[in-house]
Amino acid sequence: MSTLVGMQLSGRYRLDAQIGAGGMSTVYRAFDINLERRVAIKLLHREMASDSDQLERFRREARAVAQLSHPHIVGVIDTGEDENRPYIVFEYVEGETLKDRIRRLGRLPVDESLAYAIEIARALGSAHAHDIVHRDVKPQNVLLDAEGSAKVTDFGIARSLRDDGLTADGRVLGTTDYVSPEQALGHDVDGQSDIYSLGVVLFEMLTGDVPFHGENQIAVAMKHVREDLPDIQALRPEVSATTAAVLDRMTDKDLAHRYPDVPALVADLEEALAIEAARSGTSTGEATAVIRTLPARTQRRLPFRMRHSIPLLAVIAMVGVGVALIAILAKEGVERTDSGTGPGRVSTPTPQGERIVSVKSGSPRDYDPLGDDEEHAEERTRVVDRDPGTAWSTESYQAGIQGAGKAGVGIYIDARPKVEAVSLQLETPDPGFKVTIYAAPPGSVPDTVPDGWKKVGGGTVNAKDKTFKLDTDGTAYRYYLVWITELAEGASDAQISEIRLSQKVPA
Ligand code: 3AM
Repeated sequence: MSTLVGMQLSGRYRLDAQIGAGGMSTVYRAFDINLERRVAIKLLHREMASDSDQLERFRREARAVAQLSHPHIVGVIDTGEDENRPYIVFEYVEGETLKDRIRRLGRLPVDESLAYAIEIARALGSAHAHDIVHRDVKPQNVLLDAEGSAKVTDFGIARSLRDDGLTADGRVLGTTDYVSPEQALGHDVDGQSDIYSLGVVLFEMLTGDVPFHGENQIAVAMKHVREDLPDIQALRPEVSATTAAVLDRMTDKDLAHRYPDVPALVADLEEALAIEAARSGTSTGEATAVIRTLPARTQRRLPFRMRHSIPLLAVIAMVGVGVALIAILAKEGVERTDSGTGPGRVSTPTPQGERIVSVKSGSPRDYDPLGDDEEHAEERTRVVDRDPGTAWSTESYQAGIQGAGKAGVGIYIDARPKVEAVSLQLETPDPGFKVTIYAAPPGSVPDTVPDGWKKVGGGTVNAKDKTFKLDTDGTAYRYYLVWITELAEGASDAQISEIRLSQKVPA
């Protein structure tokens, strides 16, 4: 491809450097000789130019974006063909992508994260108003210009809602890190799917990492279908409850609970930004610019000093394009969890109609009320790290737990605020021990067993992955305790590598 550098397209655009390459096209920094300015050119690969589907997709991108004129969308300037190879000329954005920025900084300030989310949402709102769904919203597709303002690009698989003739072909077109559950399942998607993906982008800005990891893209997509995002406040404690609630609503798997459209989302993001800025008393980076664009009603939340001393700008944009994962998931993947297929891994299928309760990574607590109060506290988070290769273990009891004069020892999970769990899945490398499962309501953790606890299940852990049905009698509890009453024969401790609670999927 680099051999094309120095070439002139249609006698007008000189290709100066290759700046990106994808499966179907290459992006060049180029110079428009007529207007004497820098542009970005996306040139379709020669092989693709003879493939009518790819050609149509490429032209569709140009047509879609050409309809949009928005400060936070990378604009199309021109299109053309040179020796049968079509190209699109875009405005040149000098700067880095949002993905690069997250990688560079680890995670972004909370107010700046919200500011970018607002800018991107405004761009998506403009696209949706033209019946264009981006379908691949991800930080790689958000360019940050010299002022720090976000611009959404790559409407490559964007589809007009009216474009019924063109359906996704089931190929995985890109990463599934940001895919909405309905898109992963191959359902028709609308603007709400972009809202979900933007929620994942916001999560990544706030935490520095995407919410789900898996062995491959399908495993990650399945998690988007089946698992709640990790608790944002556990990962980034300074995030306000308002921001956490907005993020929850952006990423709700249930379309009836997710934001119905971008204007509703933008209003809440703006409110959240004002609250975060008022809490910290300052604003950073792009947040300073976006705060100036907030409606007067929202600005009133800010301290006087912040309302009146800030330069103006705005931001946003981004859009992505989707993935069509489709049937693979629908067929077999959906009812399985991130079934570790690697060596030594065990996996517990989540019972049908249930989904895993997301708990904070710091929520497990070892529990030894009848002893020294400690049972390998340093290992306790391992039971929720989704890695069956790491385990928490009890202390060593050569003569068994009862032999140490105790009725039991255990570990409990804090499912804050509360949940009506229907099953508890336990994974262990060494089965054979006996457990009783207790639950307790919100409030302080009972300081002994069984007082204050309600027995909801239990039995012998007779397999490396064991699911216990729970009987909570319709009550939502906050704490779920795995109380180990008897070690396996010949064992001096008990090990638990994973504990997962499941709740019913709402009908
Ligand atoms: O691969 P990196 O992150 O260095 O920034 C975009 C990305 O760079 C750049 O091309 C790469 C693949 O998308 N890019 C895309 N559109 C651009 C534009 N309009 C652009 N750079 C400047 N202006």
